Amino acid sequence: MGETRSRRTWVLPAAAGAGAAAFGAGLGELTAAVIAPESGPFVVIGAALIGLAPPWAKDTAIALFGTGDKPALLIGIGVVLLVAAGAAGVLELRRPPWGQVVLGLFAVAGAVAAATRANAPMLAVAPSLVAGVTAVVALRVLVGRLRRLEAPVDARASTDVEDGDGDGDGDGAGATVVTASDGATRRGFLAWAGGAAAIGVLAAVAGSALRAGGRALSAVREAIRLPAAATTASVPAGAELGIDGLTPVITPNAEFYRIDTALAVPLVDPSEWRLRIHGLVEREVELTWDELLALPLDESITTLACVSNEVGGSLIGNAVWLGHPIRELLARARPLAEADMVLSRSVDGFTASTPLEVLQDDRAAILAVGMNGEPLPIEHGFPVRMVVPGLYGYVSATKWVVELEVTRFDAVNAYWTDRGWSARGPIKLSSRIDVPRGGQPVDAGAAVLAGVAWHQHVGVAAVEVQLDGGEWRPATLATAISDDTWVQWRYEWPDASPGTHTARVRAIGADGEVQTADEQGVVPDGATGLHEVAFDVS
Ligand SMILES: Nc1nc2c(c(=O)[nH]1)N[C@H]1C(S)=C(S)[C@@H](COP(=O)(O)O)O[C@H]1N2
Ligand SMILES: [Mo]
Repeated sequence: MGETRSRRTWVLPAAAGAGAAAFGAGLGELTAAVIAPESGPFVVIGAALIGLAPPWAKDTAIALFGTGDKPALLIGIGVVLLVAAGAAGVLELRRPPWGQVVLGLFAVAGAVAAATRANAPMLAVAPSLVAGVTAVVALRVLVGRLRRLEAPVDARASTDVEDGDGDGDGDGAGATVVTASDGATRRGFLAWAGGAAAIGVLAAVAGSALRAGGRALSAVREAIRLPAAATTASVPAGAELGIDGLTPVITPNAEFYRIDTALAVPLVDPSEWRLRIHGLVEREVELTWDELLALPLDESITTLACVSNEVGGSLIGNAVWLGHPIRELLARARPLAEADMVLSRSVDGFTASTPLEVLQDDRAAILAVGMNGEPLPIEHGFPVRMVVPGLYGYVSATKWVVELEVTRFDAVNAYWTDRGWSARGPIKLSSRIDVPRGGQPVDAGAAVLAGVAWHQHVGVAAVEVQLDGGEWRPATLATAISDDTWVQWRYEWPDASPGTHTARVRAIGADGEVQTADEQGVVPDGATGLHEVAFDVS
């Protein structure tokens, strides 16, 4: 019986620790696959270890495992984690909360490794944090169960002191009371720990399936050669002022803001993509990817903005889009006279309500397939999205679009309309100071202020700058690409004097509208107010 008793003292808590760690690690890997593919806890810790390892260790690993050195490293990390987690389980039972601390430290190591990688996205720490929190919770639950299970044994252990063998560890007479029902509870507990581990493994498997799907679609996307544009668009000379720190007039895809409700980026294979135009139409229209690519595709440059962009915020970007006019497709479907809205629907259920007339006038409202010379990036709506000049994204820029329902504003609400936002969302006249950034030190003497201004589909006539609450003075506008894009501006301040200063900017629309100083929040239809920065001149 002695052997049984001592096995029992570490096997169950070790199983609790290992089960909890597998549970957390699996959920962490799944989280990574969904929201931060480069930041899986195992991979980031492995990468950090590779970075930290001395050259001889790397050489030894390569000599031992060859090209299998990386899988070997990941397996090694897994083994170390399991052993440490087993120890953490024992520790948690005897010296709480030290077991939780051990598991927590692994998660912190993962988070630090993820966050300190080059170009780490903001969400990089999330997978490790999810892993840590869920592992700790699982450990507490499992060890809690174990404690209730062990309670009678502890009671016996106290009688063990008088059991005559003198070692007081309960392996004497008292422990011989291991009954069938103890065996059953023991098996029951192991089922709990095993169940936690199994959930972890399933989550990791699901995560890797998701990643494989993403990789396969990336390969499909990279193999696509988009047809040449029937009409091209170009950036006129003089649109780019080339000032250090000023947002470039075309936003590179990798820096384009991303906003959507998709937890996992929808993966839509172009060969399976269909667009259905239906509702209040004389004739339903269906379109495949090949049919869309066979239509004339036009380039257009349009500045997309999010209604959630605060004054001075960065949820705005400008790109060269390639696509086919929605107007043409609607003409085929022939909307009925009573229709006044198109509800576009994404494959993931997101919907946007766009006024029908906006999709029928002469603006470049398109079904876009290209962005800055590439197929749409997957997170920006691959294979097909809408782009509509003049309207905030939430009422126009449906990504992964698969359906256009011609309908009425009084018949149906779009996704955000049901959540307190306005059914219609024209982009508001606004402007931003990029140079200097708030708090950025500025040299005394001749200084340059610069930024961007926009009033999509109306145009910007002028930009004015106000220093320290003084007169509004005209800035110089760069050449605008078109009324549908933002325009850069610059303001020269010949004699910036030492001290703290503030600058404000306002734009004046081509329609005479002056950007208001009245502050309004982003809900329900976009923020208003003036962007102001404070900076020190020395
Ligand atoms: N399918 C889908 N499309 C969507 C959204 C969404 O949540 N789901 N968000 C919209 C919003 S609010 C904005 S601002 C733009 C952002 O487009 P981007 O991520 O390419 O910058 O996409 C729009 N299209
Ligand atoms: Mo948005």
